[in-house]
Amino acid sequence: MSVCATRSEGDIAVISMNSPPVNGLGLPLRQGIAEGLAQAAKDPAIKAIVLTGTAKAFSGGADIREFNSPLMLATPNLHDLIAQIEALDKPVVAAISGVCLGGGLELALGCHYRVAVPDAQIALPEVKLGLLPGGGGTQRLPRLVGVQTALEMVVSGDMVPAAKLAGTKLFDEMVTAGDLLAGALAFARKVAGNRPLPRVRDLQLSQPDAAAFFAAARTQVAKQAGRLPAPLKCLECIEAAATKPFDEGMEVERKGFEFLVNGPESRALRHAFFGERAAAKIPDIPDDTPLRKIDSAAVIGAGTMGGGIAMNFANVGIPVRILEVKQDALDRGLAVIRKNYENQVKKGKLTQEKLDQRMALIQPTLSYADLGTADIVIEAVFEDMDVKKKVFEQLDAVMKPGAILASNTSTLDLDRIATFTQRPQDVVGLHFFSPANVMRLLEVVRGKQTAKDVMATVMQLGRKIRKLPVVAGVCDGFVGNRMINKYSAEALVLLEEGALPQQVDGAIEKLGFAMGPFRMSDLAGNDVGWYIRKRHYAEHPDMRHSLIADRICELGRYGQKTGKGWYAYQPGDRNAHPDAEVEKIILDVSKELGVTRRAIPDSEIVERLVYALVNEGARIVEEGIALRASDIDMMYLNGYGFPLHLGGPMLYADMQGLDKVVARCREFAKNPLSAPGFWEPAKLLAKLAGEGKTFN
Ligand code: T1G
Repeated sequence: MSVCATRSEGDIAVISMNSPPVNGLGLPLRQGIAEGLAQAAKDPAIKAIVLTGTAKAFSGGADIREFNSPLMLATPNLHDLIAQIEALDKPVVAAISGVCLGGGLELALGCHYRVAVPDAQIALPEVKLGLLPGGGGTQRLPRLVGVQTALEMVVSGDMVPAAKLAGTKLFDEMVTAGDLLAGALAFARKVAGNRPLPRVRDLQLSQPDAAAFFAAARTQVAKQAGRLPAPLKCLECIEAAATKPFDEGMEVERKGFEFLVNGPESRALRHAFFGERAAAKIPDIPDDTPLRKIDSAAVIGAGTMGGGIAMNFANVGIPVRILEVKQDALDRGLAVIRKNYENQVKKGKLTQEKLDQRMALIQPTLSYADLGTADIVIEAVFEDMDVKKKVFEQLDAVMKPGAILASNTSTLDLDRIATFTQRPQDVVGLHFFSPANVMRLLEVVRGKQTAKDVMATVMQLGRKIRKLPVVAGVCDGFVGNRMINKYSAEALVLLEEGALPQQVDGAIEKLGFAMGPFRMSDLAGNDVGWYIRKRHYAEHPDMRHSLIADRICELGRYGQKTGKGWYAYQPGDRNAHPDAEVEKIILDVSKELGVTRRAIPDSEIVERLVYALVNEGARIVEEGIALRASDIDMMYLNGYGFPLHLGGPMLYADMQGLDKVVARCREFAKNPLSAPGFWEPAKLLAKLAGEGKTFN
């Protein structure tokens, strides 16, 4: 089927784009449009041209898959199409419905006229891919909607309903009722004789007091942009539109685009874009697997996790029962949930009415009998197998047939948990990340017997409650925590060798991590890690103990919640203050281990922490615990504060070069303090490095 068809409706040519899934402007579609325009141009019977897409998409923009390949600029490229339209002596009317994004909007801006339906979604979202609109959008959009609106749209990349822009020159007419094509044809007949044909590039644009306006805007944008260069480059282009002739502004845009599209940040953001979509695909579960109905939910445990999980359901209108064993725990849990919503109301992010609606959807109970009708239940009780056993035996007794029984466990064996029920096929892991109502990552743990429709259902449910669901297999720590355990273990070795917590945290935070391992541990609670270490010591008697970490915990230094951990904290102040008592413990342990402490460069700290993640991640992919390397990156970007501009640990390793990563692992393996095999390069890593390949 052709991706672009041209036909005549009387004396109007209609060029219809139809290149699933979103009319991405890949080369075949561009060729079809160019041919359609040429055909209409030379046909004397044709007086005007309508360019249209589908109800879902006028066009989702350039085909991102073509980037950094010859196809991206192969002629006719987007600039060629716009130049062809602007050179025509017949009006071209863009008829816009569905999404009209990026290069798709730029194509429409190159047309002489634009008509749209009110609920069409308009955006230049390139900044979200680490880019800027490279098809003239930064120069044409301000000429139609004004500098302020264009700046907001281009720097945020957010969608705006066409109705909101109806009053601007962007749309010559809104087709409010019924058939967009009929409206566009009528409009085309109306303007067919207009001359000279209006070209957006010819519109004059000025911004009063431009210097001061853009100086203020630049400060604002720089603050939000962090490590990402695209927002400021976008601003630079809008400023050029307001202060320079059109063609000079186009040159600023071209240079900015070229800089960004070849930069590491854009590669990372495009990796995140495709990685998020790839994560939704489970090779052995067809996309059209029938889903179980999820109209109501239940949560066991109203603690921090349980309360946050319950909020996710209420936030999307799903009634959710929340169970505790004691009334005061239940009351406390509900009070925390209400407080969270009240804080959002105070910040203007939620209305009082919505707060009341959501609280009404969260129904507290002390009785398991009240849960039986729920379509899914998620337990978020203490991370202890005996406790889980009791809970799942009770759930097995009360939940209706077909209900999904999920555990929020972060490390325990889900297959063992499934044996506490008569329905292992209905058991799945839904590992939320604290705070559960905020963190986007949802680690979906697939048990040996988890049914395919249960997996398909919870993956869809994850997206519905605005999470990013990523599949993990069953092993100790699944994917994310199994890797973070290696990262934390290496951080502790660095202390024994010569570093202090503030140096380790500082080094990795300079790379862009939200928090280094020690500040993170103080926040999460050092006793959590201690509990897991003690389980590991019991399971692996010959395992080397982390003496420093154990001593910190033996002193009750659990972190922020006890006012002391790896750092000291003042009441009401969450800032981490280095503590001489911790430094003494570290120096004492180094002495006991007979280690001559040495100064460790920040660059080595970063390599050892990140490559510890990468090496374990490679093992996880090798074992099939993760379906693909990009899934690991999506987990780390959305659940562990890995810097977005680096795209995740596996992409970071790709960008360093896997051969370099292997060489450094082999170097670190010589460290007598490292656990045996810790730095042995994973087979997959060594194989890819040897073949000159990458994870992604
Ligand atoms: N290029 C290639 N593939 C795309 C695509 C695109 N622009 N947009 C979507 N897809 C694929 C996506 O990977 C998925 O594939 C399928 O379509 C459905 O997407 C020169 C340089 C359009 C709002 O940034 O925001 O123009 O996984 O699952 O939820 O200035 O996709 O099924 O194989 O997201 O209905 C600018 C990005 C490009 C838009 C639809 N455009 N896309 O959402 O479906 S740069 C964008 C979206 C540019 C110019 C510059 C969304 C959507 P698969 P989906 P959806």
